Amino acid sequence: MVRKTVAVGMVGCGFYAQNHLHAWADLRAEGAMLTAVCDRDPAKAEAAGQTFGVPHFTDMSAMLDAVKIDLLDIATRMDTHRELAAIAAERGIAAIVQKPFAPTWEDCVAIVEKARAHGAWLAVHENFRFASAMRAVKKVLTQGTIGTPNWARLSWRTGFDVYRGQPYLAEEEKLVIQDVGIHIFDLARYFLGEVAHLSCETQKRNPKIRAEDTATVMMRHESGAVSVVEATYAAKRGNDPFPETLLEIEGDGGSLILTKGEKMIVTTQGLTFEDHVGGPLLHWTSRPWHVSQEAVLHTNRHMFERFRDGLPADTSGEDNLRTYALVEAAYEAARTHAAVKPVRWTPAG
Ligand code: NAD
Ligand code: 89V
Repeated sequence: MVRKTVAVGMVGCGFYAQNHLHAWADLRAEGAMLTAVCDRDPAKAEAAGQTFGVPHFTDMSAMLDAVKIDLLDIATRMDTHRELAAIAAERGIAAIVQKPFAPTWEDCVAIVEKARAHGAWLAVHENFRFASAMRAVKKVLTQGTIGTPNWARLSWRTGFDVYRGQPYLAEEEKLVIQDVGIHIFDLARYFLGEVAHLSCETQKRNPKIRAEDTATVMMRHESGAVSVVEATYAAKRGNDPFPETLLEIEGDGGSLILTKGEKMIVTTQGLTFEDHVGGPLLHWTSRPWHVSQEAVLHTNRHMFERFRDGLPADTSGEDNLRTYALVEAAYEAARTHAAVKPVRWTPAG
């Protein structure tokens, strides 16, 4: 069936969903029609409905009974994802689920298998790889400009007060690996391929929070490449790069460095080129979150186009199980202080 437009329903109108809502509004001209919103908090539902000019609800099932929706964008917190994704699958409605996919591996697998059982399209909103700078890096790697990548450092280090916009992070049982490490693991797979095994050390350097706020991970990729993934919310740095991921990638033909301010420095055949590869500020984005916000626009566009064209998303539910398996492996490695092979999900039957 050739679709021209897609009716989008937004579930969860909290802190980060504001970026999703603005992105869908920007994509209307391309055929992504934000059609209804819902949040169990009536005030948030009403605010979003009025701001974006669509009907608002406090219950997803009530919204689906009242309005024809083709694609649900679920931006609630992970503890609600399994229940909401199951409702969507049982109704045969396509769904995008925000990261982290769910609290446990078992929940993630259950969401994927439910969607498969109902033939429902499913993807995870994993937006770091869709940021302009990361797509520019991928292009350089795909062109072979630095040869075959064989070593990398992917660094996400900040002292920015993430707890102001996301106070729940201070109480989470698992923190930096499950909340931001998951993004950096997805980037490491995107740039260097699947992971054979990893080791990990975690720390809690901020006494005011419940779980680990610092993780240092070393990974061996199936390609033979080695990468170091670092993530912390407890850095005390000037010139803080929040929310940017800084990269150093070396290949057998050169190197690529992505510094603060999204400056890419590529060295190949003895020559070095510098280029700013970040995206523009948009009418609804603001520093320092603009890097993350702009990535939402590109992620939503990717989801809309792939669903419209009957194709899986790059970060489909099944693909994200590969990223989530690295989260599980990292916690296991931190617990055992030994290298761990990530589990692999294979479809039943
Ligand atoms: P939040 O608590 O501010 O918003 C969640 C909203 O969902 C709340 O308004 C709540 O009332 C609503 N809600 C909860 N259960 C519901 C239900 N059953 N039906 C309808 N509404 C329901 O949380 P947040 O900070 O916006 O985070 C939401 C998700 O986005 C989290 O999974 C978080 O990890 C993720 N996130 C991703 C990024 C990124 O992609 N870079 C950045 C920040 C947060
Ligand atoms: O981007 C995110 O997923 C957020 C952040 C890392 C900023 O805290 O949760």
